[in-house]
Amino acid sequence: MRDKELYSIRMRASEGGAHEDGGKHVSGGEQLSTKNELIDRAASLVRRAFSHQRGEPDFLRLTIEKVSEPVHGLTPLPVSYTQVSNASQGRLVAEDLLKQTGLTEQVIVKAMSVLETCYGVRGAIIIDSSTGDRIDGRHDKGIRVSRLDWNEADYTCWLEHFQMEKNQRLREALPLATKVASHPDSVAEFCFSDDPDYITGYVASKKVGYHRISQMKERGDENGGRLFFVNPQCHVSSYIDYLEKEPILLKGV
Ligand code: WAQ
Ligand code: MG
Repeated sequence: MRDKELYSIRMRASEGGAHEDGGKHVSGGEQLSTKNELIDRAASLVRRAFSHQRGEPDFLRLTIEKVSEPVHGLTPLPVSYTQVSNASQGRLVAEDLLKQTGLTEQVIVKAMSVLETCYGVRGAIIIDSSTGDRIDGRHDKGIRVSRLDWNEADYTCWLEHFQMEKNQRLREALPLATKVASHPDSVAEFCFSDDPDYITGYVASKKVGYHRISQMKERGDENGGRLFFVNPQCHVSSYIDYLEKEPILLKGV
């Protein structure tokens, strides 16, 4: 069926030159689209980049590839939410959730200090869950989880079922967190946006689900990032291959 053919769309935009030439990461996006929606969705990613608060891009790369591999359906992680009154409370809630996934305080502290030195990396950072060390070797690139999205009709049903408001951030972060959590080597994920006006973050894992935390930083702060904690036995290059290449769609509740 031609309309079931999917295309991977990837966008990354930077200011002050291309990322590889030291430009500042402004915006990125990864989606799976039908051919019908391809042009509109690509245009909306370009629009996103050129109306972004992190800066005015002078470099944008748009990559469109037809997906020939089989697409796996995944059930979205359950979503929960903690309202906090400030960023330091948010950090404590995140730390507590990370401990529930089995990480020690020492590892969490180490990983958070790694993250602080990696603000500005355009992808995620892989952390050994037994040491807190960064193990991906991808420098400023990190790992961009790609080829992921919702089945459109299932997204609408999911919103209705849980009486959720539409939220583009959550729409994109939930497939990402679900894809990451469904790999057997993943232990936990921690994320908050690098966009200055988006302060909600989350911790995710098979065990704790997708747990949103209302405030992870001060409004106006351009720092943010993503950590993937993995088993020490993880074969990192196959793990990265899975995150970048395997097509997944979230399916209904
Ligand atoms: N793969 C891996 N890492 C990524 C990706 C990706 N596809 N997209 C973004 N990142 C990393 C990158 O280092 C960014 O600096 C960081 O994550 C934050 O990205 O429930 O908007 O797109 O309300 O700014 C989470 C809460 C919002 C959503 C996250 O992240 C909710 C967000 P942003
Ligand atoms: Mg961002």
